[in-house]
Amino acid sequence: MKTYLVTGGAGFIGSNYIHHMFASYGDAIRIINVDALTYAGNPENLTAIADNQGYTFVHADICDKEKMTAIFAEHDIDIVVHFAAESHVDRSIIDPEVFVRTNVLGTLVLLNAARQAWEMTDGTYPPGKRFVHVSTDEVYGSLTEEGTYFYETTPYDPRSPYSASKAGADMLVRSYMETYQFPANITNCSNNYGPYQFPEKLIPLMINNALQGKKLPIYGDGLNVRDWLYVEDHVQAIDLVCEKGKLFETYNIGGHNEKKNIEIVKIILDTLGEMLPDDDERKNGINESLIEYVTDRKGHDRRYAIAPDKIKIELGWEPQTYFAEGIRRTIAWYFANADWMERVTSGEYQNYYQQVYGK
Ligand code: NAD
Ligand code: TDX
Repeated sequence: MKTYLVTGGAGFIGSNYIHHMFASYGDAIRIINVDALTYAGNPENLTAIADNQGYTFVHADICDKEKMTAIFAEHDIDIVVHFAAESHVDRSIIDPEVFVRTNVLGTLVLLNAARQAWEMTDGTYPPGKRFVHVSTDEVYGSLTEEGTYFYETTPYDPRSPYSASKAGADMLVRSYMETYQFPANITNCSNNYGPYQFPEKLIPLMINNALQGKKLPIYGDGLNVRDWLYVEDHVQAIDLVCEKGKLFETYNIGGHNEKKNIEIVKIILDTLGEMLPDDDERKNGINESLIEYVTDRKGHDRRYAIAPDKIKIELGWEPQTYFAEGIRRTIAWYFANADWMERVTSGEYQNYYQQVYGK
């Protein structure tokens, strides 16, 4: 039976990954989820699987060396899937320090704990051991020319405190692969969207604001481009890398779905209009008059676009979900989970919103 250590499993992508894994493998796997439950971590995301026989939750900080070492001593971990991170660019602009702590130091602590547990006296590792480090396309910088893409070989050029901290973590993983032949992969993924995403990110923030009749704050001219990937497609790709990825390789994961931010917001407005029943009193207020152009994000990267050719050629992965379908599923999830949204937007979220948007 394979045992997975998932870090950050109570967050957006991590919780989707855990749901996907139990749905795919049932009782044939064990998952230990270590999460510090920061503002972004929500045990409620995992209620449906919390009683599964193979599931264990450990409330801990990945920077805590003793606790990370103890987890590897207690469980015979085969695969680490490392999601835990501070993940929001705007927060990294306000307070970079926690990004370096969690993303760089936390990754180093995990690498050391895994290496200590796995490395044999001759410097090799038992077959089946693998550390999958989940990273971002933002480490490659900002594209300006249309028709250019990020490849696995694109030089790193991080431009925000968030992406600099992720780049630092990636470099540590690379250095462990080179120096200790540490069995790892790095995945660099584009913007995810889907169920359980915290409403500080563009798509859930716009859905939530529109449903409340609040303004939709678009940074700058709204022409920045992101490559959107449905989260279920992403977690399938990660599962495939764990199963079949060639050790020591990096895989770019993208959606073939570049869109300008203003296009995304207009699609959300149109889709909400289509999906809300006619007698819903919010329906009339949901239109483009809610759009408000606001001061641009500092250092706002213009365009990200992943070339996921390598993962397609080597592992046969391609995104399956068209944006029109993925956004409908996402909105349907937020409709069905209005109480989830209400709980996560009370408390600290209000202070954060005031700080970034000034209202
Ligand atoms: P998220 O912010 O929703 O979740 C992060 C999780 O990590 C939370 O559960 C949080 O409690 C936990 N965490 C934070 N600090 C911790 C610490 N010190 N110790 C233990 N747990 C801690 O993030 P997400 O959007 O799910 O992203 C997951 C990973 O994927 C991140 O590494 C991120 O950089 C990467 N990524 C995200 C996207 C995206 O679009 N969301 C795209 C590419 C890559
Ligand atoms: O209110 C907003 N208005 C706005 O115009 C917000 C929150 C965002 N934006 C813009 C900024 C970006 O151009 O929308 C775009 C997407 O913004 P985010 O959702 O904050 O994502 P981004 O900054 O692109 O980073 C995301 O993708 C890569 C994730 O947050 C990262 O964790 C991931 O690594």
